[in-house]
Order: sequence, then structure tokens, then C-alpha cells
Amino acid sequence: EGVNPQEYTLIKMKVKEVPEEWVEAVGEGSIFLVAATLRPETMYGQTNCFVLPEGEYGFFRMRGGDIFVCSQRSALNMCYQDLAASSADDKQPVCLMTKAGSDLVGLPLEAPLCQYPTIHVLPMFTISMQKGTGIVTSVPAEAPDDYACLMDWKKRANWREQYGVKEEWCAPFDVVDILSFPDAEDDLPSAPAICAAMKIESHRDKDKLAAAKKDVYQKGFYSGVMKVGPYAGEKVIDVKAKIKQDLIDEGHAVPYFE
Ligand code: A2H
Repeated sequence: EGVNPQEYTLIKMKVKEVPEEWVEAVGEGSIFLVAATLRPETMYGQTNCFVLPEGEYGFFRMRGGDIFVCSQRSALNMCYQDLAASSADDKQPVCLMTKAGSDLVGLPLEAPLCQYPTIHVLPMFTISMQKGTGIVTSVPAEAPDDYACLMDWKKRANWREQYGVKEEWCAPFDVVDILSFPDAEDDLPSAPAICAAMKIESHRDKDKLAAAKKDVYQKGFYSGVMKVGPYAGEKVIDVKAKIKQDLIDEGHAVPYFE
């Protein structure tokens, strides 16, 4: 947390089937896994959501009555930003229950703008609990980390077995192309293409992924044109703020700073 706060968008992904034992602990209110993103305009391309299996996630009561699942650290920030309800005496976020990331794996979610009616939670070993909410929404068409991680779960039966990941949570979810690049001079690669070209074997390959990321983000943001949604045909750079505002106005997202 430096001098210049980063502005993220929190994407609300609704838990579609709440396990019965959770209802007792958390009571009334819809439960959302919330992911911090810098690229709200890419939410049309979501295929799944990632958590850190050994991370600790709290269920926190928000001011409007919703329950957000996120790291304790981000919930405290949400209190300061008047998003989260806080106890009268010590201004701490109200934590109704905690779960390990591994307990969230497999949950069916409804995610805003997503082309799939239901997506699932998968593990990602490179998530930092010190950034955002500790939950990452996955857009494999635009983010090499997301692409590499989704592919790991699709192709590694031994990992799936070890982490209790069912094939049906990852195998049917193909990359959703959401941007086109009509500018002929632009020869920067897409996320799947750069992962193939650099022979990135797994999402644990952090050094290669760091190198892969730069070009892909640059390309998506500066040269991308929306392929889907009400702003199809318009440049990402021109519609990013509008898509973000639409998500916020419709109650699917909230601004968040850290
Ligand atoms: B972005 P910065 Cl399509 N640990 O969202 C690891 N990664 C995290 C995280 C955490 N705790 N919290 C958020 N992130 C990811 C979409 C996206 C993102 C696309 C393209 C680029 C991109 C879909 N994943 O990020 O360190 C989230 O992934 C470009 C950097 O604060 C979030 O935005 O710069 C981004 O990292 C925030 O990273």
C-alpha cells in the first residue's frame, strides 16, 4: 500500500448453491465471492474463479446486507471505505465465518457479464493474500496467468485428484474471445498464444509468466476492440470506464481502493 492508491473494481460472483451448514452460520443475505480486477471490461470472458487453497477467507457482512467472501485484510479496507458493516465499538469488519480456500473449490458461481451461466472455483497457487481480496476472476483470453492455471486443471488429472477438483469444473470451459485486434500493425500475441510460444508448462512458472504478461496487457488495453456486449465494435480504451460504471449501476461491482 503505497502513496498512490490503486483503484480496483470488485466483481461480485454470487454463490448459486449455498451449503446448508453455511446458512446457519451466516444467516440471511446473498453470498458473493468478490474478486479485485483492473480489467472490468474483460468480464465477458470469465471462465472460472481462483482462490489460494491454503488462504483464509472470511464471510463479511456488507452495509447493504450482502455477504462478501474475501481476505480479512481486504475486509478491513472495506470498512474504512464504508462498504462493510463494522461493529460499533472497535470498527472491525463483522466476520460471520471463515473457510480455507480449499473449502471453496468447486462452488458454483454466477458471474456478471459471463457467457457461461455457471462457473466454478478452482485453486491457484500463486495468489497473494496481501493483494486485492485474495480471489481472482479468470479471463484466460486476456491474462496469461489465468490461461496457464485453467490449462493446468484441464490437463493434469493428478493435480485434480490431489486437490479435489472435478473435471466438469474446468474441462467444459473454453477460452472466450472477447476482443479483436483490427490494427494490422499490431503483432503482439494473445494470452494463449504467448503461453504456447514461451512453452509455459504451468501457472507455477512465475518468471516466464511475468515476462509474458506485459505485452499481452498492453495489447488488450491499447489495441483491443470489444467483440461482445453493448459496446461491440468500440475500442477498449474508450469503453472501459463505461463498462465499469454499468457494472456498478447494476449492483454487480463496487469500486475498491488499496
Ligand atoms: B486482473 P496488480 Cl483479463 N494475487 O483481472 C494475484 N493476482 C491477483 C490478485 C491476487 N491477490 N488480485 C488480483 N489479481 C490479478 C483480470 C485481468 C487482470 C486481465 C488482464 C490483466 C489483469 C482477470 N484476471 O491484471 O498487481 C487480477 O487480474 C493485470 C496486472 O494490482 C488483477 O486484474 O497490478 C491484477 O492481478 C491486479 O494486479
